[in-house]
Amino acid sequence: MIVDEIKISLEAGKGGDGLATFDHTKNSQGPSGGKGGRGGDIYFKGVSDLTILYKYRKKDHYEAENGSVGKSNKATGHDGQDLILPVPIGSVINNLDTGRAVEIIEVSQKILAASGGIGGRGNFYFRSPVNTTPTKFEKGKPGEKFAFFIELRLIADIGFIGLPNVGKSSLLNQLTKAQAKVANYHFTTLEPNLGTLDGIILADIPGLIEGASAGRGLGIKFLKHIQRTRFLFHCLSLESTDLVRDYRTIRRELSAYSPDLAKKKEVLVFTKFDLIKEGELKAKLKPFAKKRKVIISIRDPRSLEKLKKIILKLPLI
Ligand SMILES: Nc1nc2c(ncn2[C@@H]2O[C@H](COP(=O)(O)OP(=O)(O)OP(=O)(O)O)[C@@H](O)[C@H]2O)c(=O)[nH]1
Ligand SMILES: [Mg+2]
Repeated sequence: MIVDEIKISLEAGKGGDGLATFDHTKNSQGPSGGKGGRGGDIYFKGVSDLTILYKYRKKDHYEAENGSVGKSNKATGHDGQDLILPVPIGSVINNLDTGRAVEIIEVSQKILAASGGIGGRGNFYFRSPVNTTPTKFEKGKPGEKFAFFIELRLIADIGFIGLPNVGKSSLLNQLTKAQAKVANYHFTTLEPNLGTLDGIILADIPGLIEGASAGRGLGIKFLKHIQRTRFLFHCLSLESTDLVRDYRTIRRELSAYSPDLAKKKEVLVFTKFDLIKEGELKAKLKPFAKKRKVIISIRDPRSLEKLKKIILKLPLI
């Protein structure tokens, strides 16, 4: 299930209190309480898993770890651990308290959501010629607290669709930093994956099959999300012995699901050309003479460069 809006509240870690203590050893006498550790920060981090917001549906408050209290011997307490919250790329993060909004556009992009509080000073820091035995120490500062509204702006600019096993995930991995699972069987991909190419969001959609529009296979829930992409890159494996049938199967499902979906601009991506003999290509492509298309193999970097160029030239705005 894809959740595309959430509201959560965050509280960064509180700084640890300073310590008030005295050394009574032969070598060291006097105040020796150290500073408290820093409270943990909270970050949002971009990931390629489009469904990750689902994780937040049950819990809507998150806290980072507090810093620990200062130690004797002037030692500083441990810093609280940072908390990193994954969100899908394409998420717009709205801070409801400050009114600021930031978009996460890259996998691994990290933004600071709430800063941890600094630790308080221990009594060692309050010693002076007039007070050699201070008992004073500071409390740690509280961490920042904010409420956030996070929404997925649009699922993707481009959706890679097609029958199972045609190489959609492989393609996403080649074009972007995504690390979608790839394997030589049907329905390797169970949930859409996202990646970005120069800020353009690409989505690898699980394989569609005949009957998808009526709920067969992983079907219908992904057709809904394809509806939110601007271009369809329809992937067809050149290994197939009946490309026209493959093509029509997917087109039928798109039309059956929604006429709008069927009207979307489409680019045909013929995959795995390394697996066929050179002479076969012409005959295989003949029925698609009038269609906008590109022929690729993940084993041929030049073909991938060509595909990248096509993507970067699409009128996406
Ligand atoms: N020889 C060759 N194999 C490829 C190419 N592209 C993908 N493959 C292989 O085809 C198989 C399927 O690739 P995936 O990327 O998992 O296919 P998919 O379309 O995402 O499959 P589903 O997630 O099941 O719909 C894997 O074994 C890939 O290594 C290619 O250009 N050439
Ligand atoms: Mg896949």
